Amino acid sequence: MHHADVMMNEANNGRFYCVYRVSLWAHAVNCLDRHVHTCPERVALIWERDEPGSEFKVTYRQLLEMTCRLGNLLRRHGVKRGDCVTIYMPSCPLAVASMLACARIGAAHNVVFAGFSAEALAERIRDAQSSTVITVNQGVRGGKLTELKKTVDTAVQSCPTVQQVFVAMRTENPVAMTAKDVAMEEVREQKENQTLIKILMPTAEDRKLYFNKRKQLSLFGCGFITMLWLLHVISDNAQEMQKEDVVCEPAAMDSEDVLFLLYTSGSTGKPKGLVHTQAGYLLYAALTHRYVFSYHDGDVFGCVADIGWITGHSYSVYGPLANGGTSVLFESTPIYPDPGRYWEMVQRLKINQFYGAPTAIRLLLKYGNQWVHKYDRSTLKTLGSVGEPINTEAWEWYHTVVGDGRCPVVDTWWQTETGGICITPRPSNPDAEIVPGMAMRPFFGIKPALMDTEGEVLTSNHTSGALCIAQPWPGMARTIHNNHQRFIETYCQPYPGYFFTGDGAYRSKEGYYQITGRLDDVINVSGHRIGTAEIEDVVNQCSQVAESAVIGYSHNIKGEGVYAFVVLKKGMDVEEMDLSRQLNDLVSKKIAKYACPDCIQVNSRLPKTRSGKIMRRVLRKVVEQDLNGLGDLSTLDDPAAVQEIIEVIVNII
Ligand code: 6R9
Repeated sequence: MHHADVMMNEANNGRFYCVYRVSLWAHAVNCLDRHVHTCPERVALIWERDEPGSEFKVTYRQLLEMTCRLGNLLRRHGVKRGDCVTIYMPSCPLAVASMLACARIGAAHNVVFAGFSAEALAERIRDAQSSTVITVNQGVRGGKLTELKKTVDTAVQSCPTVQQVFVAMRTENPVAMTAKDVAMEEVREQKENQTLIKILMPTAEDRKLYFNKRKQLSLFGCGFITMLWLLHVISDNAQEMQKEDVVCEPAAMDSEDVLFLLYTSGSTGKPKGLVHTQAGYLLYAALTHRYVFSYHDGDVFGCVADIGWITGHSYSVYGPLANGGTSVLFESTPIYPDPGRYWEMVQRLKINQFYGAPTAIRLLLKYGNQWVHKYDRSTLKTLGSVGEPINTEAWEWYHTVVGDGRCPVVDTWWQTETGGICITPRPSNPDAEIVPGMAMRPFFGIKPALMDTEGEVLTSNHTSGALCIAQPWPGMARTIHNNHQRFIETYCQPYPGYFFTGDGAYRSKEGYYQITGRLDDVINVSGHRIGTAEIEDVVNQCSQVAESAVIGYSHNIKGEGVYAFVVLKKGMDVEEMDLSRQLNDLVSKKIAKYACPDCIQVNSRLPKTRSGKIMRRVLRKVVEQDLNGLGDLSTLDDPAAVQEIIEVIVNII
């Protein structure tokens, strides 16, 4: 600790709080070097690749080496402290090494979920002003290939800031390289005592590709010069990469320096880049990882979230590694090659803590208990749930079938904004009761508050309100990248003096919390957060559509499905199938597949207030078939619009 001072957080509306500002070694040191000193051969990561039974283990020593080489490579290519590097990769050790390499040299990382489209990726690269992107040639998920490098190529065309793209090889298939690309090599076979030194070398395939490219170019009449240039590029890259050292001086960072940006959806169309900082975030991720899951030295921790989400950041990477743990990186899907995948993996990797999403639990429940019973799950000690409310049926199944009634189920409530788990059962306290389907109690240092519609704090129990947090905690996001005003308006102004989460909650007679869902226009599809406004923006871009309103509705597997009400432009008459195909194509292209509408309903108009605001509340009630709960319709401009929607829905059902 070099110095300490007191900081006032303006985000907290003038309420002062103390953060001891310290200089500390970059996170790569806290997550790697410390453990390499004490247990270099302990497994840090188990990469559970898409192909079952082909797991790949990386020790702390190896991960440190990968991180250092990558850190040196980034530095040599001009990445500096304070820059932002976008990582567009599936869960794999190289993605983790990329995150830690950024941290090591003091650059912020911006991991973008590899399921996002080129346009969604480009928007995030532009907003983060990244000059460097790291990706892989192709992704592999559920036995299918995804063209990640091609997606990056398309994205960077509209990102003038991008100067270089590092490309690792996840599959054997070569990809076309551009002048901006730098080839890396990932070791695919793990041999006894072999280090991952080759990781930054261009592969034979890449070299072949350069030569193929040269051949094509020479056809255009510039053969000789091109050949010289390409030879220069290849030899230069190859030599320079071999030079990378396994020692990379870590940057000393201030506790409040940026560690990473992570984009998430809000209630307006534009995703927001939440900013997490060095000391508080890591402390909070490590502490929650240890105490919420009862993680002990030697345990194998299996968080199946993708690293593109905050759950992957905190509980696949930073929490487990800060605790010197062994963390599983899951690349596949719950039903590939069959619905026994999770439990076969639990048996094979001897997983002690399993952390997944209710949507997957609901899906697996439908396939039947035989897929679970087939495998030995006796290593399991704690089962975790995250991302959306878990219904009682799924909770009970998880507890009794998966956990044989022995393992506590922790329903963990938190958000990208909170950095780590905030409300959760804590089985490390053995006396504590756990009620199925409830997130239960606040974690250390978290002070929840429920607010009524007047903005007053509800002090009694057995009551529901808007969920706020009454005092800052170490893991909280500090701002929205380039938009501090939006941070203040979204989180601090709705209930002055409190952090507003956007969720509603119920507090039981005993004082336990149950999360009831979002209060804003954010929906949760299969545990993925998406703003209805984001989807509407895209639906409205369809040439046939005049306007639209998107809401979430209860879906028995996804948790929430996407329901799009559409008004067509005058004179348009599109076939239902055709419209649905067009909208699906558009939404997958502009956002991602998971955001595609499950239901599309064409109407001649939408219910609006006299001031022209679409009344989504009314649409939600109609879809829920709660016609008595439509509420106050007096501000409605044209009551016949609701009637029309009710009639069409009745027809659909
Ligand atoms: C970690 C994560 C956050 C939103 C959050 C809430 C919902 C998360 C939940 C839950 C009920 C739980 N949510 N965990 N709802 N019970 N245990 O998912 O972050 O992607 O930012 O989503 O997810 O609505 O506000 P993020």
